[in-house]
Amino acid sequence: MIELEPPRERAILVGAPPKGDAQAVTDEHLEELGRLADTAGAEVVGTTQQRLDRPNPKYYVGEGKAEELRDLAKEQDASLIIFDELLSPAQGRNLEELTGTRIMDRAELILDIFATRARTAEARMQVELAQLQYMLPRLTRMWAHLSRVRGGVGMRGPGETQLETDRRLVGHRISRLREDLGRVATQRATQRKGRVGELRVALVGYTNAGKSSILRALSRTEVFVEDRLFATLDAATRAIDLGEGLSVLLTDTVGFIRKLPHHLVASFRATLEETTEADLLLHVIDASHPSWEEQREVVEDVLGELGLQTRPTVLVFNKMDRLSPEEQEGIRLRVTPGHAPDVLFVSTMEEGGLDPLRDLLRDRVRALRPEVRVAIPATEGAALAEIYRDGEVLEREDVDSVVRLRARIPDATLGRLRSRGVEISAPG
Ligand SMILES: Nc1nc2c(ncn2[C@@H]2O[C@H](COP(=O)(O)OP(=O)(O)OP(=O)(O)O)[C@@H](O)[C@H]2O)c(=O)[nH]1
Ligand SMILES: [Mg+2]
Repeated sequence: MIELEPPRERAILVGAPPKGDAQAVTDEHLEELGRLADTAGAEVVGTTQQRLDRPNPKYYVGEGKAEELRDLAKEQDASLIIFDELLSPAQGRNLEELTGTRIMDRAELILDIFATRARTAEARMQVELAQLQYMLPRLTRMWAHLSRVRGGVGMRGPGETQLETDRRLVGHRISRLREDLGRVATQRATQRKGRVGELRVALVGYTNAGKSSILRALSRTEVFVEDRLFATLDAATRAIDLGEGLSVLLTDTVGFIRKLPHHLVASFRATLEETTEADLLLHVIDASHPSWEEQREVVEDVLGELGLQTRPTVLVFNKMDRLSPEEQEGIRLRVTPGHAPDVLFVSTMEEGGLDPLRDLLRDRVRALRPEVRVAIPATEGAALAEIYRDGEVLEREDVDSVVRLRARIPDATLGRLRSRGVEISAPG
């Protein structure tokens, strides 16, 4: 039997960048919008740009450009026009009226992708919340769109009352989702144990930088990786064995992107909680991407929104295999000064390409749980138990009812042991 693919929406992309932006940059932004449209299941049938320093309040672009868009949509039989810029509710409504075509902006497109790809119940709730918040000020337009779809010529839009009812319903649903999400987050916080002194590390970065590939390579487990934007929507945590009895908990998170809708960042705060509780962030950067510098700034901005700007962070330049030796040298020279030792150059595609990252993680774990020698009277059962629970015993010798240990013990535990009068000395 022949499986018929559902017809793809035919979309026109519109960019309205500031006059000062370089052409290469604005082209790259539209290309990224095209990848987003593709992920959402639309086919790009036309692209257009207008440079603007100040958006036009009515149509965002100028009136002439808006009319041009209407004609282009007709000519290309497009069912969708997607703006790279965030449109106000009024601009979206005016553009739909003028062009007779459904208008979306980047934020709505991203929300749409998240809605179709979210898998866990929590991710679905978070996306729904963000979508409703986006929709609320735009209900009139959405209604106008619906009544047009229903097709009655001259059919009146919904009366004020209907609109008011809908606003109220959406408002109720939003509060309900907020409550439910709060509950899920609390549950997760209590489930999340993690041992004292275990280093918690989170991968953050621009979408498609290679975060999941790094988690997959380090954990040697199956992790979903795809050459698509937003391959990962749910946080996943794995224990990583670094050898020599050292390990970390590594969390993979949803990627960030330029102009990530504000609501979405807010609703994903709970999922990103694993990140907000991490001791160390690995900011993964696609070194082979022409706009990696801009992507890095975008990620730093989102981290700022999440209140993470001062969290210890290591810059991990990934995909180094895609650069020529000269380009590799160039990037090292440019980035290392000022960032050493918190910058690494890696590849998930090359044998040993992640060794620098493993080494760094091992060093950080060691620093968190320094190796010490301890002598405890065998009668101090509680102190011994504490060491076995929080630390890692490397050697043990029982002589004359004194237990001598060589162990790696977290600082916090060491403090408690000292105050109980346990004798602690440096190894050697
Ligand atoms: N050449 C090369 N490709 C890589 C490397 N690491 C990852 N990739 C590719 O980059 C693409 C994206 O990788 P992912 O690991 O899914 O990226 P991600 O950061 O998790 O992306 P999102 O989940 O969408 O945020 C995939 O096609 C990977 O195979 C690398 O070191 N070198
Ligand atoms: Mg991923």
